[in-house]
Amino acid sequence: MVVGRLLPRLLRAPPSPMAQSLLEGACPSRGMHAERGPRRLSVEGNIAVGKSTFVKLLTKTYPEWHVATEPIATWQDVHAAGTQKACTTQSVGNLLDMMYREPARWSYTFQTFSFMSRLKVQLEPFSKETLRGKELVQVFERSVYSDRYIFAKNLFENGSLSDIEWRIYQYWHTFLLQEFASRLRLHGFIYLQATPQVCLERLHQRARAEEKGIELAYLEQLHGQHEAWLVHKTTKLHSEALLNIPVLVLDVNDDFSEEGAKQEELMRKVNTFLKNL
Ligand code: UDP
Ligand code: DCM
Ligand code: MG
Repeated sequence: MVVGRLLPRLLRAPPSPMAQSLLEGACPSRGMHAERGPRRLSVEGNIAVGKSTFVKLLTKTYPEWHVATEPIATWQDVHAAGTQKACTTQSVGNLLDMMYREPARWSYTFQTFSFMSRLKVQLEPFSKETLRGKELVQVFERSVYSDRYIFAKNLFENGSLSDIEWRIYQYWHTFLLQEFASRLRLHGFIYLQATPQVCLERLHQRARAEEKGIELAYLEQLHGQHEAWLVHKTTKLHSEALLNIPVLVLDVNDDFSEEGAKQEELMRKVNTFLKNL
């Protein structure tokens, strides 16, 4: 059965019996992983390549999947947590903005905070009810791995993280990943690939205020980090297991924000990828 031709029907809610049967058919088989449990995927890609747009499309196509978007609002509006008067927590600043304005001062702070907020999301347990359901798929917009092997690494290489900050970052990152290894495990990466020029156009179109100073050169650096990690596999990783996680590379240079053949092609590829996990 071809998902593509039936995609418009999949997008209706609640699903018709036919769409339901396709959804069941589209559930991932156990493939090489014989054990039960949720399949966990991370959607990776350059700034403004279209990750949020893509995870929205996944949610529409597979409403039963669990999708966790990037906690960017938390970074844009940091609150004084842990105070006794929880209801009156005060905003203490826009850390995303602070990092872009003064990278040498705020990059390390930003990277610790983005890691912690993502760790919290990735560690959230499923309810028993959810686990009792049929095959479960969980999708994250980026991961603790791209925090390190894309952003922190790049910030070190471009001089925004000092040698000591980068070493300390790697020290606690490796330690925490080892401590939480089983709970952080991912089964696949979906890498949305586009040229830095396309990303810059989309970044301008989205016009997030904090990012207005981002230049093509920065997107080119990040593009190089993605290619090295997920395509050429030349990035030095903290663990062998990470190297062996399957990667689906999706070319998203062509617009996929509207319903149509491109969306169908992408969903078909995701479906095939999952079947083989
Ligand atoms: N976008 C687009 N065409 C696409 C994908 C995305 O025009 O095929 C636009 C989208 O509407 C948004 C911008 O590009 O204005 C960035 O997309 P998104 O926020 O999804 O990117 P992310 O930063 O999450 O990767
Ligand atoms: N970001 C960062 N370091 C991280 C994760 C994200 O500097 N570890 C920044 C890049 C973007 C924004 O946060 O400016 C995330 O937006 P997007 O999802 O559009 O890539
Ligand atoms: Mg996004």
